[in-house]
Amino acid sequence: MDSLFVSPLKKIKAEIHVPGDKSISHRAVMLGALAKGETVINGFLASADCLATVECFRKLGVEIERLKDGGPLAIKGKGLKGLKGTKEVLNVGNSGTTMRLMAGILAGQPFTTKITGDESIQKRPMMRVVKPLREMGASIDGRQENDNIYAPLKISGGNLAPIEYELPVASAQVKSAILLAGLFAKGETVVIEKNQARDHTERMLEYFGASLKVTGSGLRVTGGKDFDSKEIDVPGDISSAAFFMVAGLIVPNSELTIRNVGLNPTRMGIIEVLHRMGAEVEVRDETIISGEPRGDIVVRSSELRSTVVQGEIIPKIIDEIPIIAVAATQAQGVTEIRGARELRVKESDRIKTVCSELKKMGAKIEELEDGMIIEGPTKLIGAKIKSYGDHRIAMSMAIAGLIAEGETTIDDAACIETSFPGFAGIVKKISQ
Ligand code: SPQ
Repeated sequence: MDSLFVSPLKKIKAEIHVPGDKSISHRAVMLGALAKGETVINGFLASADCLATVECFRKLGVEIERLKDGGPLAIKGKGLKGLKGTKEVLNVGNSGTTMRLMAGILAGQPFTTKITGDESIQKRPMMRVVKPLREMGASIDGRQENDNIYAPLKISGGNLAPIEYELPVASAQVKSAILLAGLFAKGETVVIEKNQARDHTERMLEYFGASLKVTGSGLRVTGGKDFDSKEIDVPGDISSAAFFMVAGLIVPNSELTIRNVGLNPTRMGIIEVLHRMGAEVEVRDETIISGEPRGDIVVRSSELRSTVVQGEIIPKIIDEIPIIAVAATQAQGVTEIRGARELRVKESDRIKTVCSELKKMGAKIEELEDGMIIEGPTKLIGAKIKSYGDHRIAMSMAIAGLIAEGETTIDDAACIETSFPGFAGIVKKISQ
């Protein structure tokens, strides 16, 4: 899929499922590979990013197979001491989660591994994980530039000492890298987070029965303790659902139900922000399976109003800010998003790319150093959009195209495969 063409819709009346949660799928593979025995993952997200994680573990000697086409994934876990060194370079493709979490696991191995990824990954800052992992005793080299370090990384691990580390940025990837390295350290590793980022690693460590303790803002993991395999059921990804939630709100005469979506409180910021904007978003039939809450989400076309988004909620909506910006173009008043500088170091500089592409469609949007200001409501017009190789930009602009006048073309839309295979199929389904 090179270009994606989107035309405006008059209404949406549909019920859909979105694919499995990306963050949970990565972690299920990682902990499944480190557990003892066979872990089966239902609802695994077979997107390019998560398949890159699978390939990394296969190269490290772990047997992983799809039980049937599109069915569960089975992992023959090797235990904490079972990974094998490889001369092959591990390739994470476009996946920052694979790169940073694998760095934590590789830091704990008594061998040297090289790990890299695509052009975008090679521009994303790695010092945030390299610094604590070096403090634990791993030796890590990479391309050094302006006080930061970039992939390819060469990681020589083993013999880790525990540390107590206060996170300088709210980042689930950094916290997870340290907790995973902590599984291999001699003693108790403590991570302190002031502003909570998504907690899937903590939940999954607990679910596997690994040694995690949570005390206030401190997360404690004791190294060297093996844990057993589990069966895991992955809910739909709320970050993927967010695109269709906004579609159902901004396309007139719509009612859209999204079934079995992950409702982890550290990912629910999108629902809070949409509620503040006056959106009709309803959550139904909540249950908890495999340690993660999930339920159905129903949205109806709504008159949106502006809001201010900043502070503690930012890590809980970090991947949804591009689609929140699209919703804000249809809201009455001036929406402000601040304190989101982290967006500049994602797959693209998402502050720049959201602003430039929404401007092409006629939005009144201004770039800030750490966010953006959007004045609404504005009539959007179809345009030729660049994705900058960033899945979330491609999908956000495709949803904007559903209310724009004329046709919208998203160039380089293949990147959508990194997190949401089947996105174009769902757009087609809701267009009928
Ligand atoms: O994996 P990657 O490329 O970093 O993916 C993104 C995304 O948009 O899908 C970010 F670009 O999500 C991150 C997210 O922003 C996934 C993630 C995780 O699974 O731990 C955590 C978030 O990043 P952070 O800044 O909290 O470490």
